[in-house]
Amino acid sequence: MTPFVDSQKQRVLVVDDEPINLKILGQALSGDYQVLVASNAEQAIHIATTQQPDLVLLDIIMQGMDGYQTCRALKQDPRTVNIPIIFSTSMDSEEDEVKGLEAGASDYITKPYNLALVKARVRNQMQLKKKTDLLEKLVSLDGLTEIPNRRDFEQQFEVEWRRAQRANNYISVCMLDIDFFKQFNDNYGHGAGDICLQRVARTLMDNAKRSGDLVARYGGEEFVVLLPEIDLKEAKLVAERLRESVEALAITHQFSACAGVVTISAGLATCRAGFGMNKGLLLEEADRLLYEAKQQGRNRVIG
Ligand code: GH3
Ligand code: MG
Ligand code: MG
Ligand code: MG
Repeated sequence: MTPFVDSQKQRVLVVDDEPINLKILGQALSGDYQVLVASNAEQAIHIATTQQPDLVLLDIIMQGMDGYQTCRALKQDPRTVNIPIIFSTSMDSEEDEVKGLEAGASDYITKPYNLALVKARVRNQMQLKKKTDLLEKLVSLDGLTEIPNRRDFEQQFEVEWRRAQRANNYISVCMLDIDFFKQFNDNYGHGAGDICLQRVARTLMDNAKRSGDLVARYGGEEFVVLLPEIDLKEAKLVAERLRESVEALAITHQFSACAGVVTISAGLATCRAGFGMNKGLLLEEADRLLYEAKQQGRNRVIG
């Protein structure tokens, strides 16, 4: 897995109600970037939200919602708040520029265009965006296994919990812990232990792949899997598949009392969000069931 390498062209959304401006900017930028276009605010917001461009070049004077309003709308939506915006406008007074920057824009270019300046300003914002994206990725990924870390899990859990509450839907949490892992490290070495963790992480990722599923390293040799929108019966099937997939890796572990290979135990808790439940209780329940799985002999799912 190479999550930090992105060879695709960055994408810029150009918003302007004059077709000629879209054409000029499109031609100037299409060599270096993938160019998306919108001719009004509603279109711009829709494209920004659904396609997540890396930068928006935004006209100010437009029919209907103007550029300032569009900018504020994009900055208020968590899905688009991190997309930088450059205003592109004929309103070139200093007050206009201040107003634009205060609305949340990162930069300002004026019409008629000096295309060399446009390109330079766009390039600066794109370079900055690359760095911000990379940092965002790094803070949410576990360094050893390159899967989401506990911090990311806590954030996603909050989002999914709220979603489940709104829909009065099921949500499941599965806590998984490698069996006799201290013995594995002690006998095969810490390096082998690290590789084992990477392989287990990878197979968990490969086997929990519906769009809302989230696998994260919770800490040490413990993982957590979030399974929204399925009931306990279905969640049990997933948890069992996860357990089997680890056993099927057939990583030799002569010092385990189970199966001679690396295995995991899992505790699975399901509820409908609401009804006196909260996220913390659901996690605690999964943890308690994991403990029970250990007590009952390991390499099993209890839920
Ligand atoms: P149980 O079956 O009850 O879970 O026993 P266990 O040996 O797996 O549990 P214990 O909590 O005693 O040991 C966990 C081990 O996980 C100890 C620790 O050194 C190891 N570990 C935690 N994080 C890492 C890591 O990043 N790399 C390696 N190689 N080992 C780790
Ligand atoms: Mg205009
Ligand atoms: Mg363990
Ligand atoms: Mg543990």
